Amino acid sequence: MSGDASSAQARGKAPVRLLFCGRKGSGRTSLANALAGRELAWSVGEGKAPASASWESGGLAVKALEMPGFGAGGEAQPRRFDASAMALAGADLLILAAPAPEEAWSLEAEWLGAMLEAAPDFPAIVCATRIDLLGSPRDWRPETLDLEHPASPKERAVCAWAGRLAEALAGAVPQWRKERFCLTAAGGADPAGEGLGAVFGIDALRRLVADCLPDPAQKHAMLARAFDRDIVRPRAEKVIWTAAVSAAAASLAPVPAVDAAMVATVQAGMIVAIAGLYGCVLSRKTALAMLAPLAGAAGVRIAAASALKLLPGLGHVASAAVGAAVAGPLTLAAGYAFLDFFARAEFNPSPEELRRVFAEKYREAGARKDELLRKAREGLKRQGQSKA
Ligand SMILES: Nc1nc2c(ncn2[C@@H]2O[C@H](COP(=O)(O)OP(=O)(O)OP(=O)(O)O)[C@@H](O)[C@H]2O)c(=O)[nH]1
Ligand SMILES: [Mg+2]
Repeated sequence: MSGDASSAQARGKAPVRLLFCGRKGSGRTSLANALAGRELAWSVGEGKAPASASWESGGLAVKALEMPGFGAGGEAQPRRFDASAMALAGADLLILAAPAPEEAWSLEAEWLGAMLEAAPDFPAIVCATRIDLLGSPRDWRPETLDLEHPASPKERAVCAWAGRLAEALAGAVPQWRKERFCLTAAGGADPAGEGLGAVFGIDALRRLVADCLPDPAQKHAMLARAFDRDIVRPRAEKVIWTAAVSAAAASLAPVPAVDAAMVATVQAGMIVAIAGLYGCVLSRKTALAMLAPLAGAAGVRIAAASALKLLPGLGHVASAAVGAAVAGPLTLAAGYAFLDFFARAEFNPSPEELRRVFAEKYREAGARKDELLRKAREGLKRQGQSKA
């Protein structure tokens, strides 16, 4: 009964999102599985999206996100960093896995440095993984391992290696707080030959995660500082303008009724894209439903303009101008209204709030009407020329 209650509670809350990063094979999947206490069912990430898996722990919903591993190949590292930095917007905490017995940490340092340069206050834990491999791998008795008072050769090997790792990263990445460091083993083969080897450090990692999690307001302020102005907002504005110009262009098309549907499609795509920039995956169907509260005022005017196109002769000319003049600013206003909410990590605004902000934005967007029409006409002309 209490299990059901805690599950219900967990389902009702947004999950805590842990972003696991590290070089390929660094032990990220094993670490998340160990935190969950079982083999998780992972969904594959599409494109730049991370793979993910969810579980519940004591009534808390947790979601692990695993970024593609960096490492050998040297392929487009800066773009990878960029994609990872964007992924921070969809995460609450970053866990960088640094695997033993590696001794060269320039990749980890470069990567952690790039992330914390983008978001200096973002909580980042460095988790040294696979420590069972240090010293003699066969000599692995995690239950008696005492890293506070290293005495055995194994304990001394682990502490010496971990000390070098922490020094190297702290030296290279001043934004990283050195106490956010832990030592784990999570996926070694069982010396007895079956299943997973005995884990180490997972409870300590859990405590560290709990200590480092920022409260939502703090996280939001931090991300807003880190990303909104510099990275995400300009991209979102570009998405909005592209959509607004396409919507205006669709309304200039001579086919009645088709344009209103196209405008809705363009707007739904725009909302999906803006939400994605802020780390929220929305389906087009959800986006269309989110647009519904805005359909009243301005949408009616589009439909009326569409109907005018049925009139022969002058009808089309008049309605095209009206339709495009409305569709462009309408889309611009919808985009900026959703941007306001999404930038505050509010992905489910109430219809009343949405209408209020939208009305404000629509007044502002009216001033950009001519600019939108000009861009739409230029775009159509370019299309015509390239087809010709
Ligand atoms: N000995 C030992 N092996 C480990 C440990 N953690 C992971 N491994 C092994 O290291 C390999 C990679 O582990 P994963 O957890 O898949 O690492 P990953 O970073 O998710 O790897 P990719 O997603 O494939 O890049 C696997 O063979 C694991 O069994 C550990 O703590 N000790
Ligand atoms: Mg993996």
